[in-house]
Amino acid sequence: MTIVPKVTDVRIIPVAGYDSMLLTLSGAHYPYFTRNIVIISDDSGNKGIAEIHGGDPIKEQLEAYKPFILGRPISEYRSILNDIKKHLGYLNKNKGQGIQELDISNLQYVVHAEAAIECALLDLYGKFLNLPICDLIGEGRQRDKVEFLGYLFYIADSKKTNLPYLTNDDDSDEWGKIRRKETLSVQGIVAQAKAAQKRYGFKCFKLKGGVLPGEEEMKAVVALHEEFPKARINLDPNGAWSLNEAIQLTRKYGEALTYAEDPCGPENGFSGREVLSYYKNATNKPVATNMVATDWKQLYPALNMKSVDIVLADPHFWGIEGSLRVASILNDWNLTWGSHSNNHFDITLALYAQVAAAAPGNITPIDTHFIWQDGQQLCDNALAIKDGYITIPKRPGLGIEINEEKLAAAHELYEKLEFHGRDDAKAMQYLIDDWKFDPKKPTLVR
Ligand code: GKR
Ligand code: MG
Repeated sequence: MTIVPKVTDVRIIPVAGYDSMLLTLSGAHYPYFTRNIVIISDDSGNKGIAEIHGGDPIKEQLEAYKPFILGRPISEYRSILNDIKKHLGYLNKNKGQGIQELDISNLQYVVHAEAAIECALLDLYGKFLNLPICDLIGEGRQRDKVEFLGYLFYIADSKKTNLPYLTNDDDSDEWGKIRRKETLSVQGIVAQAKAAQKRYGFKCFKLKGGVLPGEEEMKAVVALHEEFPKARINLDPNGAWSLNEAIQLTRKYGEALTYAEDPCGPENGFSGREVLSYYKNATNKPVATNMVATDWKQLYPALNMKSVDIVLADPHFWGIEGSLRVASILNDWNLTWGSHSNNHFDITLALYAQVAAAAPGNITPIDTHFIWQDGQQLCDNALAIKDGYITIPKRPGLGIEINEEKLAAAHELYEKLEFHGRDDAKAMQYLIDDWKFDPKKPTLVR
């Protein structure tokens, strides 16, 4: 008789990595980003790993889960998750606003920390059964390779700060160099896309907007479309535009735009879901979101009002099985599934690939910030994006193994930081005195 391994140890290791001075509606990314890594060991000697958003509240939540996991057979992973939910509930204490206005301090309420426990246990269970995670979850494997999009950002001049941003960390190719340099022009964005395409082979692109006046950002979309006429191109101003502006810009430049991601958000007493449905009526443009449908309660009105066509159901917001339940519903209703991302290491990249490989239907290429972090891998056998795709490895579980030395170095970096959360206003204030987040004003429009 085969004996199912039992959990012997649960470790929560906060880590940090380096980032570029990427601009969004929330401000500027700091030179560091933080994440929490979970490592669950079992008595067969396997380690199950997971990565989730950083910050002390999420770390504390993960620590509180330990008694529900220790000593349990790994095959009980569903009961373990149920027990955690029953006894501790979600970290989610938000009042329903979520990230409808990309107030980045609300991100901690949208992230469900127990998704990391689900991932680490599935990694162990996959190793026990000798199966990749995508064969175990949802409706099972739907594809052997997963398409990712090239996630482009405007970048501020980090030399205008005295913060320790990386500058010459990678001169192996154009992408390595360009990803650390100021980029605020249309030509700069096209050059960024070309460099990313050369290294990773992307066939689709997303430009993070909410930085310059909408007209400028749409000109960048038009230029991207001219350079890559076959690519699906998407712009995401995180709801910064008014409904009227979003409609005008789409009517003027919309041909270049395959779909719009959160082009407008809450205004004049209307919720983001209501405003997006007006936008769709006026433009007929497909809409993607990671802001107005981040949980089941929000999904119902969003689909009911036909506010969105593409739901970027990040497994860290919905849980792994939750995200795949969303994928099944969207597929049944001829809508589209995708995943949102924040800065992350290679463990999240592997998770996105496994979940997307199991998502039924015609899914949209997956978001990833990893190209901005590439070179800082924490694992051996890390998965790589080639020709725009990640091929699911034959190895079981996530298909990667933690490298303890690299993990220790990322933890050491974290320990040196005074601040563990995310505050994009801080770096921004080096560029504009007293800069404050305003959900309706692009970052550099002050
Ligand atoms: O990395 O700052 C960022 C992004 O703007 C992120 O916070 C968003 O949540 O990528 C996300 C998005 O698609 O809205
Ligand atoms: Mg978005």
